[in-house]
Amino acid sequence: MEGQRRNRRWRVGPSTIGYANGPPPRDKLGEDLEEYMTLIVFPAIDLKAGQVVRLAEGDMNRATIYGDNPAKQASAFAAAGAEWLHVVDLDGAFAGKSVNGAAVAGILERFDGKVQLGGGIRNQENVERWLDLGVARVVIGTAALENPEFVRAVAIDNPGSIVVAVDARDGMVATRGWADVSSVSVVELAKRFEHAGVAALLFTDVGRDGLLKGCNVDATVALARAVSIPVIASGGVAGIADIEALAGHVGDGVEGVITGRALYDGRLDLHEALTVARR
Ligand code: AMZ
Repeated sequence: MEGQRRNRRWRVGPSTIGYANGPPPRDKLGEDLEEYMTLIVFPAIDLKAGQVVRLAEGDMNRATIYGDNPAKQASAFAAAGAEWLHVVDLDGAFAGKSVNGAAVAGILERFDGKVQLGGGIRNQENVERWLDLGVARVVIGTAALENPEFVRAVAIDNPGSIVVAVDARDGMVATRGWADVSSVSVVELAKRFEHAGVAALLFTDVGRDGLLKGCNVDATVALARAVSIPVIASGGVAGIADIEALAGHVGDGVEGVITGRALYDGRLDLHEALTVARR
C-alpha cells in the first residue's frame, strides 16, 4: 500500500478519541471540554462483493447497492467533514475471514482520517495485519463471544485499537453475520471485557439496522451506564433527531454513532450531523 500510513499505526487514545479510556477526571472537565463532549459520527461503508451496500436487518438477500466505488464514497464522506469511517466487510462477517480486502485497502489509500474496520477478523494475525495497514480500530464481534481470551490478548497488545461488537437481537448477542443468536445477553457479554483495555463497545440493534426506525437510544444508554467502556450506537438511525438524542448522552458514556442508510438516502446530512454532534 502506498502512502505515509504504511507500517505506521494510528495512536488512538484519550487525546484523540474523547472517551476512549473512560470519562475525563472531574478536574479536567474545564479543559478540552469540546473534545470530551463530542459524539463521534461514523459514516458507514458496508462492503458486499466490492460494492457499497446497506442491508436490512443484516440480511444479505435484502441489500440495496449504493455504489461500486468504496474509495470514492470514502472521499465523499471526507469532503463532508468526516474524521472517522466505519467499514464492514459483510462477506467477511459471514465467511469468518476478510473477503473485501482490496476494497478496504482502496479506502485506506484515499481516506486521510481514521478507519474502524470489522467483519471476519477472528485471529491475531488479521488484527495485526489491518493495524499495520493503517486501520485505526479493529472491530471484533463473533470472536468476542467464541474466543474472549483472544480479544483480551489483542486488546492488551493494542491499546485503544480494539472495539468489541455486541450485536443484539432482542437483547441477545448475535454472531456470524447475525445468523446465529446466542443465549448471552448484551450486558453479560460487555461485562466480560470490563477493564480489558477495549477501546469501545459497538452496540447494534439488529432488528433496526438498515430500517430507518430510529436508534435504540434507551438500550444504548442502559449499556453505557452498565459498563465503564464507551459505547457506540448503531442500527436504525433515521435522521438528525437520533444524533441529537445520542449527543445528550455523551456524559453517560455514549461515544459515537454509526449511520449508513440515512446518509445514503439523503435523510441525514453528514455535515449537519457532525455539527450537531459537536455541540
Ligand atoms: O449486517 C450484518 N449481517 C453484519 C454486520 N454488519 N454481520 C456482522 N456485522 C458487523 C458487526 C461488526 O461490526 O456489526 O461485522 C462486525 C463483526 O464481524 P465478526 O466477523 O467479528 O463477527
